[in-house]
Amino acid sequence: FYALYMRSSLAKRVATLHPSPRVLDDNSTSAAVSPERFWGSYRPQVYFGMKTRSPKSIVTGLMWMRQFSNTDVNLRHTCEQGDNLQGYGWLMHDGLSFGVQEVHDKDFTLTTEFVKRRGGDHGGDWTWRITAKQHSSSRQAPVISLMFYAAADTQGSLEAHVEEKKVLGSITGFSEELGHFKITFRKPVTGELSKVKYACYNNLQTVTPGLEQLTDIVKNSLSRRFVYSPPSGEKRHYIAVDTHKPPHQQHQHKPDDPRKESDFLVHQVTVETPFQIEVLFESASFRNRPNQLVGMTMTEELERRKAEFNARFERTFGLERKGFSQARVRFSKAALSNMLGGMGYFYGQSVVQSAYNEYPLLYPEGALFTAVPSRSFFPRGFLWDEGFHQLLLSKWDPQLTREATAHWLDLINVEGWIPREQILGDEARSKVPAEFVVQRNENANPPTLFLALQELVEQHASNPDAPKSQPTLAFLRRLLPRLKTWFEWYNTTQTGPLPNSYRWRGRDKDTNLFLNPKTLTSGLDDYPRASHPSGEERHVDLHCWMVLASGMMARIARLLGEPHEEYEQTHRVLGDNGLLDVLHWSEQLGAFSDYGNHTQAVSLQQEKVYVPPGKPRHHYAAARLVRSVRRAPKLQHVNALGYVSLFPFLLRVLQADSPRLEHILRDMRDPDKLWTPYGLRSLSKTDPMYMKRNTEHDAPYWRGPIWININYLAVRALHHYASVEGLYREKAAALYNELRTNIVDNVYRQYTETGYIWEQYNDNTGRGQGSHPFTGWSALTVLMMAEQY
Ligand code: 6A9
Repeated sequence: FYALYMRSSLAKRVATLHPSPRVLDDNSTSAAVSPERFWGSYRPQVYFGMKTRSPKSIVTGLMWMRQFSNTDVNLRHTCEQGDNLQGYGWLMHDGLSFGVQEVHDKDFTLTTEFVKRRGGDHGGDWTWRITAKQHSSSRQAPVISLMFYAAADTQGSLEAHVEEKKVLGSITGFSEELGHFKITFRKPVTGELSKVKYACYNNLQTVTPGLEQLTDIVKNSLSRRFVYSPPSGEKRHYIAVDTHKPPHQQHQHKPDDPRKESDFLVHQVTVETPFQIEVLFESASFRNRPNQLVGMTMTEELERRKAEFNARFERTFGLERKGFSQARVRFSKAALSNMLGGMGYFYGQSVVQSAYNEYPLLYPEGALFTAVPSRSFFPRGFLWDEGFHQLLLSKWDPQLTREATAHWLDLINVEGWIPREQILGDEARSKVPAEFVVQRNENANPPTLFLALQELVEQHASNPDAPKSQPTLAFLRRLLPRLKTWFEWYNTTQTGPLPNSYRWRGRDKDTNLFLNPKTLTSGLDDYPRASHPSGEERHVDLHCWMVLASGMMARIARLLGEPHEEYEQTHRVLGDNGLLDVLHWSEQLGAFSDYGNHTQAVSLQQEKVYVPPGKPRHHYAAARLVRSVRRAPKLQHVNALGYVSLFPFLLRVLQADSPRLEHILRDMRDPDKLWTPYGLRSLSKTDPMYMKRNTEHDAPYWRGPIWININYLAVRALHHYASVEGLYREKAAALYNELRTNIVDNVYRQYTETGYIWEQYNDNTGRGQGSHPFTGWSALTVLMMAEQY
């Protein structure tokens, strides 16, 4: 009995939250406490939409489609690479009160703008303005349907107000956090002072069992029975929302499904380009509003905020002062704006598992305010991505960094673990294949939030008496108990076989299938590690992350007047360059390296399939690729040259007079190894794993391509070694200039050529590849341009 009891209480630990007081008060994101940040574009997974920072927010959004096109229904809603848009994203966004986005569809461009206005007790008002223009290349003016919608998420109600025949003129509604409100759909015009344009109107009034169903509901309701007949033209059938019967009682609604159906209303306007439409949200508690935020007033507000944004951008990053062209400044504004506009507010439960659970458990419900790496492909929170995001965002608005970091640390469990990938809520869940959903509590991810904290602490140190610095101290004070547990978690669960060494847990176990079993937890996925995962391994990148983490723990504790000696001691020990040599310097490679049970003599081969004599071969399963090991592994250095071997340099663990620096700088600058005209490649060209697939279906990812987060760290480290006394100062300075220029030029060039910032860049051609838009850490290009590290 005791054993069973122990097991079940251990099993619950993985889903038990840390007991210390939360960093964020329960109501910290409410309209009462934080009215100016209540509404926002916190749904980065849709092309355009807004919600509030509350668990079951009413959501608003836009879908659209082109009418009379040859291709079939081309409904746009959630950001999808398959839509093949020529580019989309925020050109300006202050993360607070307004944003300007352009979406380039096949033959027209939509500009989607919003402005918020404070007033009342529920987060105020906002207005959207959608402007559609055809591309100069398209012969006919396209006819477009915009579908504006509002949907409730298990709480709150919406009521449609249909004017004339089918025109949904407005929606009124009520929810707990919004009180009473009204959404008004204005008629399309060609410009501020012009007359209303010919348009067709349709609407859909239905319910949804969940927000992840909105696209399907609209799709299933579409009908061609409507006729578009402009005063001057031929009559044609067009596609519009019609009726949708929710499949009640049927399979959808299992008796134990706690979800209830929520209101979902759609207003469709079908009109020829060019046109402009405004939608306004008004909070009933906002009395004595001076005027409506529409037309000329909206234009003036927009102009004022654009001017403020431009001035603040220049004040913050100084790119014009540095002589960057207008085009490059516009690019940087877009990069920053996309990270700001890519901030989401997610709410829900992770699915987690420990060694003590036979089946995965649901984590407690929680909120996450975070930037996302990619609005299309992974619109959700990733732990180590966020540390990089906050390096940029903290320069723009340190309050965002405090709030995002606080949200992440409030998700920590009693063990000190934070799930690496946050898939919260049905909408997020619907985007992830089942096998990737479960998060395991053995698994880490680099503690990059310490990079963000470093920046906050440095901002504080540079001006400790400024009023701006006070919130950081209060924040750190509340953060510290959780930070301690977080640090301890790494320092106990991720230790290596030798004292003061570290090892990533959670490597792929199957050594038969993969050329090299992956280490997703390190963030560097398929970067080559020891060929045969074992407890004997030690990882140099994790060692360096721990140097950073212990150093920051010491610094924060000292700043707060808390005991810090132990952290300092840990930091001294781990950062000792002699220890690093003993654990990780490989004489053979002439570089830092992982250590483990390893052989280089591995390759993928066709599996031998036994075909009995006389039987036709095609009756047997096709041969798979499997790994063949030609020489037995033994304990040794892994000797892969690439990002991992650079870590003592990247995180500035190496002393400026370390002779190891010379090797590192030389390898970095060697075009046969890491150097390319577009940035540093992730793995040396000379490495046997360079650009090798891991399985038949798994293309190389961190085995050659150029990644901007690591390149940012490299540029930042070069800047450091170029500015302190040391043996390689001049070399570092020269490399700094070259590397910075190469990266910035290429990311910019790719943006102008493709319309996107990318997940990674090809080391042969510089071409952007992987998911796009990727305005997570690739947006760090802005800091490289600004030379802010
Ligand atoms: C798989 C596909 C619709 C991989 O940027 C996020 C992470 C990084 O943290 C990590 O370092 N990316 C990098 O190696 C993307 C991870 C995406 C996993 C999602 C499911 C969903 O398909």
